[in-house]
Amino acid sequence: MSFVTRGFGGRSRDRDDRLPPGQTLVHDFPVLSAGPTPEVDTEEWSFTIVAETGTHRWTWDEFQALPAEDITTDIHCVTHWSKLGTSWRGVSLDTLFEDVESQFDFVMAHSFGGYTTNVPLDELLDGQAWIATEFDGEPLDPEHGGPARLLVPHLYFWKSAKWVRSLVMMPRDDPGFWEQNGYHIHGDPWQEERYW
Ligand SMILES: Nc1nc2c(c(=O)[nH]1)N[C@H]1C(S)=C(S)[C@@H](COP(=O)(O)O)O[C@H]1N2
Ligand SMILES: [Mo]
Repeated sequence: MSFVTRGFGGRSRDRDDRLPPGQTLVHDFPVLSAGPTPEVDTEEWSFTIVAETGTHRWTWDEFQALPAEDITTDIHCVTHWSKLGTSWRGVSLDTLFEDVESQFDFVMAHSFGGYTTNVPLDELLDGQAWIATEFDGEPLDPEHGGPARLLVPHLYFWKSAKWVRSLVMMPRDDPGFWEQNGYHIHGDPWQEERYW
């Protein structure tokens, strides 16, 4: 293959390979919220993991002291937009789950404002999910979930709960807000698990 063909064709093929079926690229950052943006003051903020063996809680200051990571990833909304190469900073759920003991395999994310979404625990671990507090090098905009949101980029973006306040271990895969309203229980964009 010639140099020129690789230079152009290679780049766009690369991009197409990263676009799940039925998705369209956007360059802005759409805001999708089921209700009003809750006002969440970091003074009152805390993040909690609830398991059957006990509760782990971090205040904002405690959370800021945890090791954070820079994440560059593609995101895919079920309403057909995708954004490639987005940059975030956040704390890995591997770090947050280090001392959590649970026999349960599923997690319900709860947000300030009442939103919920369910995710299997094994899809939150091994470098697959974060609690993000920055986007593009700036504190996360309230419209996009600031001060902190769940980031699970390998699933449709409705699983990335904005204004997240707790993760609660569950013995069964109970449906969250959108999952009770027709969205797929799992939400893999590569399998087009949109609705059910
Ligand atoms: N708390 C909360 N989190 C939420 C939502 C919401 O309505 N409330 N919408 C979800 C949906 S459907 C999408 S596509 C993304 C949108 O995130 P954005 O507004 O930052 O683009 O957030 C997800 N997380
Ligand atoms: Mo969405």
